[in-house]
Amino acid sequence: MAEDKTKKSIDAATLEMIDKAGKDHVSTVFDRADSMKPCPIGAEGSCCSNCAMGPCRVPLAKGKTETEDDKKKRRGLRGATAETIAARNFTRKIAAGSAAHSDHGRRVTRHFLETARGHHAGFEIKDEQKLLQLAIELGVKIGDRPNNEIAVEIGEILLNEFGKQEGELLFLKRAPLKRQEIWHKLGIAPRGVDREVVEAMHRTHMGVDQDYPNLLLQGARASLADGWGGSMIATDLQDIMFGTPTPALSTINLGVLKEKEVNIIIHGHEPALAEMLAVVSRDPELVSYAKSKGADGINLAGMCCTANEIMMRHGIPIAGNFLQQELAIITGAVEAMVVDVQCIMQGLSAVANCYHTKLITTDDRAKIEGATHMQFDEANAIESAKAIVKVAIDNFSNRKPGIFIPKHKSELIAGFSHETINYLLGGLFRASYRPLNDNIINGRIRGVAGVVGCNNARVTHDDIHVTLVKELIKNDVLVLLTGCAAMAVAKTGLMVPEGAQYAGEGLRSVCETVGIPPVLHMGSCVDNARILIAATAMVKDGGLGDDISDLPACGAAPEWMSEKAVSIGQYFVSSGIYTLFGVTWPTVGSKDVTDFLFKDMEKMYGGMWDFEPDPIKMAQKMIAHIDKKRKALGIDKARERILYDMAMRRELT
Ligand code: MSK
Repeated sequence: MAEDKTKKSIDAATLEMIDKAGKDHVSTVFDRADSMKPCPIGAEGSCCSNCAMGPCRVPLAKGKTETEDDKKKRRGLRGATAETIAARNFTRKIAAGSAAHSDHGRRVTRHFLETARGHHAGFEIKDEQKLLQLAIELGVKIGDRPNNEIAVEIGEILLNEFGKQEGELLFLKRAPLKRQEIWHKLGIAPRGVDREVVEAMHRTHMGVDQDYPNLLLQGARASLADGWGGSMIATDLQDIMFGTPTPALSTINLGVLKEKEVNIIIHGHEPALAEMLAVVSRDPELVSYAKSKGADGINLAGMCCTANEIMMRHGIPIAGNFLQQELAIITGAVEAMVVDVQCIMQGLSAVANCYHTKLITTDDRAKIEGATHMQFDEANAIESAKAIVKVAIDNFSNRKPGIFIPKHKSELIAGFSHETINYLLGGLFRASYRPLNDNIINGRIRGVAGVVGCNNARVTHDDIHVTLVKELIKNDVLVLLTGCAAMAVAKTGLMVPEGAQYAGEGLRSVCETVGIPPVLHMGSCVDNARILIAATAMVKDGGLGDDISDLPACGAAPEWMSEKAVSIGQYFVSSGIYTLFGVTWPTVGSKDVTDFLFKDMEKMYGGMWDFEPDPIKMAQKMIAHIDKKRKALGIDKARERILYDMAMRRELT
């Protein structure tokens, strides 16, 4: 039977490149997803490999309801129950995700500090206003001190947040007071970022914490250290150094590659190198060097979250999201794929070997066999970036026949930082979320959803994101997007003001008045901290309760795959947000643990987890939650009124 290609992706460019990969006999993640099925025991969280007496497998018996007796029998060699094993695995995922975001945050903070000290030439403080606001928040004296001096003090304070042993993270104070009280009552206000990650790893070690609710509390602590710590610090300092994003027009999808230019793709998560590549790729000397090699110019494009960072700040086009990384090389037109950390598939090396593409690693924390390593030196950033671009230019003449670049690309407007939303809604002198709150209260906007996270080759690429988001905006839910989810939606052309035509009447009217798309791109995966700040701003502007959990709001990662997504999901939940995952649920092996995450957490945090692989049903669950919150706030009647058109009113009377 002929293979149904459309099951692999809804994106035409992706499908064309999967075809080309087949013709070129190159294996991609899409092929490997067909040939290798996921381990069912690991997928349900019932495999423990934390000591050398295992791995112990304690799978849930399929097709029958588990009795208490059955449950007692499901134990590893050490006697660990299925509950302990599932909770340990879940907590370790959070710890790994929190560590990834926070180690990124630490690198950004060190770079910020060295820039302020004048040791990282080529970088500077771009957003003075945000710097001074942060100084006031952290109690750093401003007076007539130069910006760099203020920045040094800020950098030292924030670098200390990672290794802090006592007290609690400073940015927790940004949350609504009621939220802070909940964290204190439960004892989960994180201390230092590293301390919580280390403690999560310790507690999940063989023979330590064996009480699943207690393990999951540490998971919550480690996740909050990410959302309100490492990630939030990274976002703030990146904004100060590279500029707070404002709406930028750009293009997205593999069609942004150019046949006659030297194509360089920057892929990963660290923005410092990407920022410098954005500068040097326009350097007249390098452009004329590229011309001397027969190219028309240099074309820099992004992949994954680095793409989000440089697109928002420089309008640099995006070549694609997570599942498109191998496909970009398969065009045969990429001279260099430059990678740093996170979400870089090892398969890139084998794919690059089939073409002329140079795979260049740039971060000593992430090397790949078969790649060329060119360490990015922030102290010599311009030279480092120029050397990389030169390698790419020199590789142009090595192109092989059979280049094919799909034509598909879409326009998008991104750069909706918290500050930009504030300004767009309220204007320069009255910048606030008041108009958003008012439109939620009067029912034009039903609620707000944060849709975030990855692609996952176990489901149709981009499909779940796009179907979910279309259903949400059709029902007047304003959608905030980050990461690969944002790119999936942008490729469908929804991320321009004209996208409002797909929104419900209420949301459309607001988008048309303000001139914004119905789906707002807020940045990369570390920028999910912006969603926490936006939610807090909505609470503080009044009329929608006194905590994040009161808001008619929810979150989803419909195509998640990375441990970072689990950390993000947990910090959303621990911040009071109902959060759904698609694809697969990692604790299915323990009903007690799953019930704790899906039900008990609501009583503790006001937010809880849920799982729904079907995007329409996921949207319905999210809308039902939003309506539940509207009712609790007493604004459900306003919502009903707005839905009644004249014909319906006449009918009523
Ligand atoms: S890149 S973590 S696949 S969003 Fe941030 Fe995309 Fe998920 Fe990586």
